[in-house]
Amino acid sequence: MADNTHEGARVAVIMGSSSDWETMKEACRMLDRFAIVYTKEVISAHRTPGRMAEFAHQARGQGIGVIIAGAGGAAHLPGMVAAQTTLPVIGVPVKSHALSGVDSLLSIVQMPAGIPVATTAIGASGATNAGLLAASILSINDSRLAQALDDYRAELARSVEASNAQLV
Ligand code: RP5
Repeated sequence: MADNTHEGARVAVIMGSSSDWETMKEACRMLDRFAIVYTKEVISAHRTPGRMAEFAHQARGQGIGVIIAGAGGAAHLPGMVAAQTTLPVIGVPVKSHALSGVDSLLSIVQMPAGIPVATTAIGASGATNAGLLAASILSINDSRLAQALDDYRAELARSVEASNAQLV
């Protein structure tokens, strides 16, 4: 899973366990679609806290602009990374076995004032939207990305219009 060496990476996708990859690959799929270079790595707030701190402190200096952090259960990774960097952090609640991801969602979303984490929906939709939100943030200073996001929205609208033909 460690793939943290990409030259020119603008987004870092991290997750608490390799078991989160099935969900988090949807964020990577979106980043690939928009040709955004990214790194991906398993970093656990609980099992590898030292690596988490090192990553958070180094990310901005390494050229990363947005961090996407997915975790499940007692999902401390997004918040603890956000506590150690001023880069935007997008938290993705991974669906857990015991509580269907409600635990993950509440762990990520209920941040104390002062340390923001942008929290998405639980699961694959949230991971997809995390990739899109990262693209939106980067599009502030990137006209190619802004155009690509416009094109994506137009494509979504066309797919909804096309779905009308199925209402027979
Ligand atoms: C969290 O614990 C991870 O983000 C994962 O969602 C959950 C379970 O991890 P594993 O026991 O599958 O490694 O830290």
